[in-house]
Amino acid sequence: MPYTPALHPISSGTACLADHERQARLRLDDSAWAYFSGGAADEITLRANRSAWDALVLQPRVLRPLAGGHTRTTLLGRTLAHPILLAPVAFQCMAHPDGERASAYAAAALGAGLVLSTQASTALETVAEAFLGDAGRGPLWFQLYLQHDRGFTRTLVQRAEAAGYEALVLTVDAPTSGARDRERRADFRVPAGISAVNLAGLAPPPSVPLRAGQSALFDALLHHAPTWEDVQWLQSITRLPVLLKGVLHPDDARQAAALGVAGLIVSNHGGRTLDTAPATAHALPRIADAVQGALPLLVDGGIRRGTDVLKAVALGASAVLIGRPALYGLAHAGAAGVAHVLRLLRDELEIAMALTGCATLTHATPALVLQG
Ligand code: FNR
Ligand code: LAC
Repeated sequence: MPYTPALHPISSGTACLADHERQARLRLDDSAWAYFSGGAADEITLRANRSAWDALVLQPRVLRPLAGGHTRTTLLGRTLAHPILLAPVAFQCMAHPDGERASAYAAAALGAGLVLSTQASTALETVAEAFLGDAGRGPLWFQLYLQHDRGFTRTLVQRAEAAGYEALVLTVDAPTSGARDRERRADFRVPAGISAVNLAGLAPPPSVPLRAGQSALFDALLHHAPTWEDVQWLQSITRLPVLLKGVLHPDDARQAAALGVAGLIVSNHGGRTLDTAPATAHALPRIADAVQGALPLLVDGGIRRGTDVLKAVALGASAVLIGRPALYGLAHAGAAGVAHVLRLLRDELEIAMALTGCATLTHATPALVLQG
């Protein structure tokens, strides 16, 4: 059945993404809030993601021709209306009953790309259906967590291909979760009725009896953690382009490029995995320098303003992803909230371009950004 989103009003006075965050806080319980908004350990990377974008100074140019300017960009052979995608975020039905379907509907309507999480709480086929019908839509990608059962993983990839997903995003920065203190303090559990439905039927990993002195992490869980060989395996079983998400080191970026990876998402998982990992605004220019345009770069983490998007493009990103802001829009007002978040960010990007003298994103080069 075609999806028609319930219409929820956006609270008056909502002018920017931070306003959506405040509205979301009023609607989410403490446990969901800890999961969605929290980061790992002392949340140093979570805060650094924001402060690093803030610390970059835009150096405007004046009196440049701006008529006919636009936010269009190209990515993996496609023209996008603007360079903003929704990042993969798990369990969106916890934020709003319409969950991932509402995000997909809003993203498609606003010309944004969508990356669906392996741990989505909605069937990947249902999300594709809500997204693919819109002619103005952006790209539809599937984020993959490699499962311990490689046969199950292969079937999941085949389902994504059959449903119309156009690329796979292999997340490589989370062989295990970070130390999620905030979640533990709030005793966070995924509520009954919400689950990673696309993983239904996956048998639990075979239990490895641990001997005295062995580690539950290194001697059990991490036996299934992906390696560079698995990247090649994934490339060999799919016709879709494979991107890696969670790369922060220039040498890893070079290695990925050498393997023919289709693109990289410079990310620290929104500060949720390794605390004290570099802010993405700092990692991005180093990676851009290392790969020299050999493959497209995307970036996420702390993007909250159109000026952040422009800075990311200036430092070498073809596009950006937003995680929590879309989730907050969803919690605030369902599909209308996500659409509003995307609209605000795109409008702010246009304003930032106009005020820096960039008629198009090709004018956004490293010279636009000063280290503050
Ligand atoms: C995530 N992220 C994530 N990444 C991924 O590859 N697979 C996933 O299932 C999830 N799930 C997830 C849940 C929640 C609640 C959050 C906040 C994040 C990370 C996400 O894709 C992205 O990298 C960050 O959210 C970007 O940072 P901002 O925009 O939230 O600051
Ligand atoms: C998270 C996992 C699902 O960040 O990636 O919560």
